[in-house]
Amino acid sequence: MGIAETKRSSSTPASTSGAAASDPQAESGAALTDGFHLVIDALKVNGIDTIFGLPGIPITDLTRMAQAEGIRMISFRHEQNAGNAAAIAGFMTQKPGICLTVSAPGFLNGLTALANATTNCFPMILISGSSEREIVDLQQGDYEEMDQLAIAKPLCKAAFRVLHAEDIGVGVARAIRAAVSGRPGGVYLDLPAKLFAQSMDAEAGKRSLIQVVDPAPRQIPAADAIGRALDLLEGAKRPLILLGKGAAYAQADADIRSLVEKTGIPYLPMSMAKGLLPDTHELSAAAARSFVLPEADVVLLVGARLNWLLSHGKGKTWGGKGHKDAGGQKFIQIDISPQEMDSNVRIDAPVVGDIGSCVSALLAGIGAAWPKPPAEWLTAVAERRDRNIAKMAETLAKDPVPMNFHSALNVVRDIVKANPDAILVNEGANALDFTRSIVDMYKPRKRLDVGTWGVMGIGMGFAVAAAVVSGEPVIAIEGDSAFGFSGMEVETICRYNLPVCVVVFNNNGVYRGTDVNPTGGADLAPTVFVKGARYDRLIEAFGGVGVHATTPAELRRAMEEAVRSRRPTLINAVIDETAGTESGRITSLNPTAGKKK
Ligand SMILES: Cc1ncc(C[n+]2csc(CCOP(=O)(O)OP(=O)(O)O)c2C)c(N)n1
Ligand SMILES: [Mg+2]
Repeated sequence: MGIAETKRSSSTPASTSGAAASDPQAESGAALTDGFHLVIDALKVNGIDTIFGLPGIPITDLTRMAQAEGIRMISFRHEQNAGNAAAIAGFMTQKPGICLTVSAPGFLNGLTALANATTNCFPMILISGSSEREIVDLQQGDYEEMDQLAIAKPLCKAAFRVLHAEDIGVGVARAIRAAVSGRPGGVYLDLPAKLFAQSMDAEAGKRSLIQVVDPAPRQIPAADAIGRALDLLEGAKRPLILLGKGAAYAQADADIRSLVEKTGIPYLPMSMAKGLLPDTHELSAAAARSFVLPEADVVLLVGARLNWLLSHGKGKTWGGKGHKDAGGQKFIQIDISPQEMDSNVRIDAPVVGDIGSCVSALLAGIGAAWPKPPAEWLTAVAERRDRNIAKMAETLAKDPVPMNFHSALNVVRDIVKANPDAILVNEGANALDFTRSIVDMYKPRKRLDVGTWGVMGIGMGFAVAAAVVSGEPVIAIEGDSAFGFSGMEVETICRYNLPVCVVVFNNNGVYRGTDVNPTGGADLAPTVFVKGARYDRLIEAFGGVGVHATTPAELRRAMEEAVRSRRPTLINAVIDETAGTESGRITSLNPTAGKKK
């Protein structure tokens, strides 16, 4: 519905409370619009069709009116989950995901997700209502008083406030551009309560809206940068391609696959780049990671940053002598941000541009005569990989009692293989690390997880958004601790009847369930939860399907049924409480006490 028609929508029952109750046209006699409708129309004109949020003062009517105007309004139980949903919707679609919250506490609840989105380069816009500017600025104690703009600023890519209805179009346009252009990230848009009730001439309002043209312009890499990269790559004896989630975000799937296949270079996918090429691809070196990183002589990074997840490109992981020593590799890095280069080690061939343009420019320089890497290298990688895969197959074939991470994930692996379009959401420590290494992905952007921060709490927000955005079944593999951060959203999953199958890997706690309180006191150890908890009963409270699974066979049956029926399902998968390790795969990051216990 356009601006000209807003007078009709402002008289619908959905918009008859609070500030929106007055009919602007009745008051002035001219066709008017107001802040509420301008926000909605500014989003709609830019193709925003979904809002993830939580109602309350001053945005309750905005949620109602958005729904009335055809935007899908997905209401959550906590803003952090709505924020995570918006962020991952942005990752999946390249359109900014919108999270809508109330002022101060609601805003703060959404802020963690906004910061996480920025860290992960997911485009999202947190729109929060805010209190009376005049009172906030004089700190006179308004309802939910807080200088939200100032607080948001250091945690996101850009932050804007709109004070006048005629500026809503510009505000929304700026937020969209900031979120998706260049390196994507989180944007905060502050909308004070007074703005929503402001009215203005409907025609002028319509003219004030901006349909953003080319919101994420291509950034073409320079020819000399491409030449430098190709020279390095061609001369490599032991080349390696590293695919990051930036590569997955770029939606340049066919070209990225061609790059790997035409050069014949082994590749390693970062967690959320799994499936960009099927994990079963003959050039995948995923199962030989600890061999290829120190051995490679030239590494091409595609949308992957040399942060902690890649040991900062140096140290023992890369064949360096000490933890600060470089391994001697030469790096080619494709990234949209020039500032990413040399952030940890020297980048010998920076290629700055959008990933699609960079990869296609590289491909243009890779002809039929391109030399494949030396057979010696390819054989060494393949041997190492096949040996590790065979070792893993032995472990997966075991059927221990109680069920452990491996025997449970052997089931998940089969279910994902049989349903390659399903989206896998994953968080936890052991529940995360084992899933990442055991469950193969077959298609791009099907694995959504804790990302750069290793943050707990993304689970149900990601699951809701994945189902809403894609319409595909979602499988969420959750540590029991991880699940607790967003578990109440099982109500949301049931309310919208989403095809989400949550599997809680219940090992009675954080990492494992075996710690004891050294004092002998009644309190459990800090990492331990109620033993034998029945998470499956949570979803039953809202009409979903709960299953208690203690064997791989029970888990398989329940997951197959969940995917087939598309009914909201929560499976409490009982995992050996002794099976996990502290912090999963990142034990080494725990500080060691100087004073021994
Ligand atoms: C927001 C946040 N709080 C705390 C942590 C620390 N942390 C890392 S993993 C984890 C939970 C691990 O337990 P669980 O999810 O049950 O996985 P398990 O290893 O038991 O399979 C926690 C609390 C975090 N990463 N993020
Ligand atoms: Mg656990």
